[in-house]
Amino acid sequence: MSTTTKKRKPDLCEWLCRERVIPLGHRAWIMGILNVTPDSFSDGGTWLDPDQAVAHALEMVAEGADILDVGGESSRPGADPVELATEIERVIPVIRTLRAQSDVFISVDTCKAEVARRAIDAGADIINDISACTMDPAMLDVARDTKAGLVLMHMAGTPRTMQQAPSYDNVITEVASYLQARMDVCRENGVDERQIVLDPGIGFGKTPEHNVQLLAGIPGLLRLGRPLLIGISRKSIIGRITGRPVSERLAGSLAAAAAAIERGAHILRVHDVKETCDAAKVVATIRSVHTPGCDLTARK
Ligand code: 8Y4
Repeated sequence: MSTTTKKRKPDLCEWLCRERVIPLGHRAWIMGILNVTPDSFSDGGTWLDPDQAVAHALEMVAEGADILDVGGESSRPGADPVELATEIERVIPVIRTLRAQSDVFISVDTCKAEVARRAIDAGADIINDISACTMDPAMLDVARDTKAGLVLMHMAGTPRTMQQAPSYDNVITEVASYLQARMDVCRENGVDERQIVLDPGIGFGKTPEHNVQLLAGIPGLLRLGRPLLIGISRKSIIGRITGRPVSERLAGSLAAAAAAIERGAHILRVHDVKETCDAAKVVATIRSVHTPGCDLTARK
């Protein structure tokens, strides 16, 4: 009878993003947040000037970002939807300029198929649709036709209504069922399963307890068979736990990132790229080590 501690099998998974295939699971990938909105309430800064937005993007690339998530519509609870033309005006010039200067993976944070199609034309690789293709079903056609990566996120309701009265019998199984159903719709519409990444949508129609359960429940969500993206950076759950305002949530966000990676999350969507990359490297190093003969429960 062996007392060898089993090495945890990394949850290896390939992600198809247009012509590139990302081998996920060796280390966590870092997605830097680039808000191109006048109300980037969590950044302290706004990047409405395209040149400033691109400068901030390149800084995040230098800090180790694998992906940049460019968004022109605020997903803030209670926020109003943004006009199509406004969203296009905000994100497309930034994506085009960024693509000319870097081969970093670019994702477009949008629920509108037209924005996604134009973003991909301008050089984006990934669609980050927090509505999981429910707000604009034509998103499925864009994903199928372009073979872009597609992040499907769980949200209860819409950004306007989602925090009204979040209620679940079992938040983990209900989020998993929803994501499975959206994956099924994708498959029925010709989207390649290898394009899909799943996201439980921390803070989107959930109480603090639900958010903690979802983070603790990452291993259960991994049973859906696709990579997981977690967005928790500076969110109100971190404020709830630490009592800190949004400007003082770095340490809490790093602890949450480390815990999510340890539980098997593949991609983290963050504001603080440099710090999260360091945290991810430390967790990956510890995760990679065998500890044979160190099963203390089996000692004589
Ligand atoms: C402080 C900081 C307070 C941030 C609130 C927030 C996710 C996402 C957002 C996510 C994916 C946000 C666009 C909300 N969150 N996309 N987008 N996953 N895939 N709020 O968790 O960052 S915006």
